[in-house]
Amino acid sequence: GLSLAMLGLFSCGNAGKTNVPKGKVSIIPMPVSVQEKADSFLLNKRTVIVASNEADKQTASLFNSWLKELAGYELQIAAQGDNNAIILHSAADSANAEGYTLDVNNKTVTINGNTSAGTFYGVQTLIQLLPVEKASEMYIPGADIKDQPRFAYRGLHLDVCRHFFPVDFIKKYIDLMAMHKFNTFHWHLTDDQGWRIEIKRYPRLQEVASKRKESMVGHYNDGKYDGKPYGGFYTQEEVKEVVKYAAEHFVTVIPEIEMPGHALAALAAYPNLGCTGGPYEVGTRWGVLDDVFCAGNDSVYTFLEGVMDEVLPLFPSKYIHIGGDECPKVRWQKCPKCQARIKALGLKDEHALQSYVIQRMEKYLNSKGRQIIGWDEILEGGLAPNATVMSWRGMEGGIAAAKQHHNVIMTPGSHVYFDHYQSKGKTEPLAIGGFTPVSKVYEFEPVPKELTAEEAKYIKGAQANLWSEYIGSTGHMEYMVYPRATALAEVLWSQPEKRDYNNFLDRLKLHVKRLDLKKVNYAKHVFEVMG
Ligand code: TNX
Repeated sequence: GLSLAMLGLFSCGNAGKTNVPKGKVSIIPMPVSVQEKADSFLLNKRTVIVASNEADKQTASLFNSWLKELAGYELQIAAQGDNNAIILHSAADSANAEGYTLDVNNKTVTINGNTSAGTFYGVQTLIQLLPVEKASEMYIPGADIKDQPRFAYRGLHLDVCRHFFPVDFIKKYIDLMAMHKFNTFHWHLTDDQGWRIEIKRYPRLQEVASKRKESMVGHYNDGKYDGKPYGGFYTQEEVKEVVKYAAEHFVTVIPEIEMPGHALAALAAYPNLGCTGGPYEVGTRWGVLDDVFCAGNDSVYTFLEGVMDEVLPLFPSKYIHIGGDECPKVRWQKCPKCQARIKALGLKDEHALQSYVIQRMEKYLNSKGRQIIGWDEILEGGLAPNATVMSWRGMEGGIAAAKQHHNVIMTPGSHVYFDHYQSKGKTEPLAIGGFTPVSKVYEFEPVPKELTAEEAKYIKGAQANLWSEYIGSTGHMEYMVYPRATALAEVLWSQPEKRDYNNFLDRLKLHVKRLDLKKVNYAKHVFEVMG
């Protein structure tokens, strides 16, 4: 029959265009419940967005930037309206802050967020109810949606040390994360091959540690170098810009400052921080390197605290990632200062010394009101009392931590290392190894069966890691991330009983057109192997 929306269409003088497609409800990640209705809302130039608080107005303007691409215009943001209106309303229900309801009928689109975060996610869902073809007006299919995330921590990581990625790309990365309802960006800022965050009191981190003389090309074992100097770092102003941008997209940025391993770039700048005193050079090969921060030297702690004193004001996140992975102990074994410290503290061995480093830094960060996250090696030699464990060598570290009642983020290499190959195609660009196709990501279950219901509560969520040894350009990075991150988004947000791979693939076919609108270089050929 003739709907009110169609009457609306006639009334705005566009009687010629009656065959605007109604559109189909195809949302990723799948909401908790979706009820389709017969009616639909016609969005046109005269539609207004009703928003009353600052966060919702900001969200409204993000909706407008999507619409600008799609329809060529933006909607007016108004204080009220109950006809031809998209109404945003945010409550203050912090118990389930990211939940929302979305109702589309002939007169209005209403999003009720439990908080502004929920409203933001409701708007992300609304964007997915819009058509993907450019049009000046469009029907939004009638629907009644209730939604909330399964996990509180939904993360993507990015290694900007092995290869550097510019601020514009980081913003696009965050944009795409938000579109998939990810809420945490783990920014891996320091490593052997480069220190990438400006620390004003240590200028040699910029002058020396941010640059390397050449990079490896080809495979890990080939030992071929390109002979070209390589470098880059983010100024503190740029970091602030990224953190602000992320906050507008309800993404928390967690910085990672690696210790005591993966520290060669810092040692090249300040050789007194290593056990041998150097000289050191910023790393040019990948892997696990022997020279690490000297755990017996007090100036190391002064340095790390000094770094944190500049890092903390830049990042309002509750969590700071302190690394803790892959720290060889060979230097400490031969270092008189490290051995003296082991003796003085009555420690068992070098693993206990590593644990001492982490616990000492935890105390410092706790005293500033922050919590630490570390890779699962921080379990060795005893977990720092309040630490969250990021389980990367499989799920075992996470299981052990949950059993000790510590929070856990699951990032197992088996399912969420997006530096791995994603298809067996012959044209696949060189990758570190592994095989993690979209289907495998989609099968990932972050909560191990081994845990009791009580222990399972410590699994706060999961994250995909993007180590960039073999990923040297922005286009290549997008290719590695999407559509695998799209699959992970559903794992993290949607209820497990809603998971259906074939149904996901159906929705993905439409979803990639949204990625096209965002000019994302996702891996297209994986469709051929996905079936
Ligand atoms: C291990 S995962 C690392 C990284 C490498 C990665 C390559 C982790 C905590 N450490 O330093 O980039 O393997 O996949």
